[in-house]
Amino acid sequence: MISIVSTTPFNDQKPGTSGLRKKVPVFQQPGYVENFIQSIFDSVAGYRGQTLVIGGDGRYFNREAIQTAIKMAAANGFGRVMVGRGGLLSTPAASHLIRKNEAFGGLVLSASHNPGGPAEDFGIKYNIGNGGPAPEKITEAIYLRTQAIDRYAIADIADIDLDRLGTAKAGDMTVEVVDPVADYADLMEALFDFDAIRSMFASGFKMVFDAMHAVTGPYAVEILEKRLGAEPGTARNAVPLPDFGGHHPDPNLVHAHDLYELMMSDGAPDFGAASDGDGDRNLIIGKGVFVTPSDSLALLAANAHLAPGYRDGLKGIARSMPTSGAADRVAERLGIGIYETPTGWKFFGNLLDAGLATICGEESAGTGSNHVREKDGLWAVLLWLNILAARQQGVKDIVREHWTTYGRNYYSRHDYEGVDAKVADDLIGALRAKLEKLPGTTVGGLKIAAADDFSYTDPVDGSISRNQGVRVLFEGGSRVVFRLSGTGTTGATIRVYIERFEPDPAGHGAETQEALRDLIAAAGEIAGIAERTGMKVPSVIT
Ligand code: VG1
Ligand code: CO
Repeated sequence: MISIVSTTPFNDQKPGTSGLRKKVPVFQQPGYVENFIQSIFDSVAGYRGQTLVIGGDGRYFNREAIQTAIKMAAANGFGRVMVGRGGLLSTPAASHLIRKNEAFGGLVLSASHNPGGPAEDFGIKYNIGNGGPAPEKITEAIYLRTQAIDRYAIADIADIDLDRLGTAKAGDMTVEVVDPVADYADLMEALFDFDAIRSMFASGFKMVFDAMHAVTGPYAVEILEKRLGAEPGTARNAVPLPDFGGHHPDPNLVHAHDLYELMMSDGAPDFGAASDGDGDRNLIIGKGVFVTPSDSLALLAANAHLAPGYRDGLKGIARSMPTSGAADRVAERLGIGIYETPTGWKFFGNLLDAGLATICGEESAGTGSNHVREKDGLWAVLLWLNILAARQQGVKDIVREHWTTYGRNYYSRHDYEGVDAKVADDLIGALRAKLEKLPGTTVGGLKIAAADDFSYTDPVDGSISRNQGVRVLFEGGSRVVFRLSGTGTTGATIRVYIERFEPDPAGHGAETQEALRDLIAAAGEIAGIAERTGMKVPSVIT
């Protein structure tokens, strides 16, 4: 039995950087999930009889939303749903499952690094058949549809038992509850030299992986402990919890502070890593050294050929615009293409599909490759382990050598959170208005060479994305970038990205905030951050 239910639009269902993210009570409004999912189905065509992959990061409301999604997929004519046991699928594992099973697409239920719980965040993202986040033309169509929707279809059937592996029927549709880990772990085993990593662990190498009570726990236990022989307990906080234990599952120096402290202590293990709510981000810390995500991207690209899956080299590297230029120097040396995209993984899909880029990354702790169409936290950890095993050196030595070869890009992001939306919009608006006048002027002793609002033309399909972040470039190659977050659920977050390139190894030993001091001051002055927001210091520095 299928019900066609009348509904009226919600006016706030505009997908952001990575899907629709709202507080749980917003999603719990009658019809809210249904409207959004129906709008997705109404915006794509050709799924009749096809497969839909569904899974989430296990946060509060995950199971309820999945049951609704299954019933709606059945009513709308999908042939099969594949769902991870317990409703779990990390974002990269969902991407892999879509690709491997030639699914029509997938629903990834996650608000990623945002906190979870009854009063916290939830999210829904649609991925297309290549396994990647829907591109802008689809997310825009979905948003348009949410504004006009007047009915949705749902099957009147019992809930599916998500905890039992196997096949069930939901009306005419088949539902397969699958092991969320196995296929993904096999993929990792195909890409990396597990024998070499296993020998490294066997000879006493120690690491800690903090799953932050989020989705990567079961993946890390299976891959690191079971398949690679790391000692039991290597994966910490490894049981996914609906509220992530009350923490933000955001693998940065603020929210993974315990790991950072451990890695800076005398008794530090050789390697520390963490991932976020949905498993697509990574934090990499060596003994006594934090590796910035931008540096990590450059290092992984420079050393990827040491892993079997990348033995033949890279076709190109892509990075989001705010990500530091460290990867550009690697691409230059390798003689391969470098692509600069707007923020958000959806912009990498075309480059990967077209074979223009092999490795992609963002300054927000996301790195990945053409093995899936999402960023992939454990993939980055495993590539690091493969490189450590192959080079037989510590993280610190590898990072220092890299800087000596390529120069060091000092880099930091300052976030101003919980800013009134109008104040934030006005700040960016005022910046845009004065862009033309900035070049040639001097701020805090720094001369501005160029300023613009980043616009991207996709080299594959020619689509244009404008207003992707204000860039102020200084003479000598330093820069600051300003943009508003598109993943938050309360107020606005202003992100300020600060970068300075230092070619001289004698200058590589500075503390990052110190090395960026004049640029940080200039950024504050150019944007009038303190005057406009009343905030003298950022909420989070990464
Ligand atoms: C942030 C990051 C961006 C990332 C996005 C989704 O977006 O800056 O690089 O792709 O989160 O990551 P924004 O618009 O808030 O700056 V995840 O791991 O939250 O899906
Ligand atoms: Co994430």
